[in-house]
Amino acid sequence: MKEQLESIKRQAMEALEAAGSPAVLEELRVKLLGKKGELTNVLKQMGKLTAQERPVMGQLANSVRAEIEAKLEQRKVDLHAAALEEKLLKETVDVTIPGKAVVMGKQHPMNQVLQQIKDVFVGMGYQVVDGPEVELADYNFTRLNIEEGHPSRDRSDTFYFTDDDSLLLRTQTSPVQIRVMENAKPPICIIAPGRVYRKDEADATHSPMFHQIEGLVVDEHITMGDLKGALTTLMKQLYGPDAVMRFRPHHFPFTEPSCEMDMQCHKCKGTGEVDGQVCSTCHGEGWIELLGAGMVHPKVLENCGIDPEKYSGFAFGMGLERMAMRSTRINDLRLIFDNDIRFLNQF
Ligand code: 2NL
Repeated sequence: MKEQLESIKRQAMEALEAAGSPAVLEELRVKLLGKKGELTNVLKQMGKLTAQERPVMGQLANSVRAEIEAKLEQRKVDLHAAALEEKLLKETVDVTIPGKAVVMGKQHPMNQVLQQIKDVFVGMGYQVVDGPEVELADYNFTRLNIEEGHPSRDRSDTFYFTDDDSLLLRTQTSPVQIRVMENAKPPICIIAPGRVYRKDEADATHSPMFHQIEGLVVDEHITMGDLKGALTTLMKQLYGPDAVMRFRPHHFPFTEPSCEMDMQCHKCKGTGEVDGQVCSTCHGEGWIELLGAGMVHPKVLENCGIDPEKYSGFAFGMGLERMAMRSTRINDLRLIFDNDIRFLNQF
């Protein structure tokens, strides 16, 4: 029995020394010291010993158990320390490695000008409204005094959904304002930015989808002077206090009288020439066309349930792409829609 105990001890020490993980240690503990373990098996045979041998073997067995327990504990501490050492080594942080640069996004030039224009109008007390892109021809044309047979209603210019030409993709954002006039009482003071659609082949200056901002003010005693004041304020805020504007007579079915607004070319100061050459900014015109506007036609007010004897209003419309191209000096509309990040990051 003495040899048995010593052999258990020797093998236990070797096995514990070789154990490489806490799981193996636990396995060994059960195998050596557990209820069905090797040491317990030997102790079960104590009954066969003589009365003199029994205490001696008992003492030996206890010391073997104590030594195995001590070795187990020591290996546990060793393994834990080794694991910690390895973890620390693996998780070393090199604080001298340069960080990854954070790439900051920016607004698309179209959104930059939209935001600028909105800021000016919101500053003057206008509300920003929107509405459906799929519209009734009634809102898009008829109520705007654009009669049946008018060229802009042609199937070759407008995207229709139905054979009776009653449902379409809006060609301007005016229908948004028609809906407001129909549902609200003056004073009305709104801008309506959004996507509009026309059957155009895409080229440097045309796209079947583009963006517009229209504006509408309706109240008692609104005059052409209010129109000029509001639009001059907008342009001076966008292009600086020295910007020079002019208004020319024009025609739209939905306004009377109608006008177009130009800004004097900042490059040639209206002369059309730079160093004896035709000015490249205004192509020799001396003026840059900005937008169309006018006093809301009495028939349009009436079509929306507003009494033209009591109320008057002004309205205007401008193309956002044109505004963005002017302020970024982009010369091809398609560059605005391509969305090449390398291109857009310049603005
Ligand atoms: C342009 C300029 C314009 C309007 C749009 C408008 C809207 C209502 C009533 C009356 Cl609800 N007018 N909008 C007025 C004048 C010009 O757009 O160049 N359009 C092709």
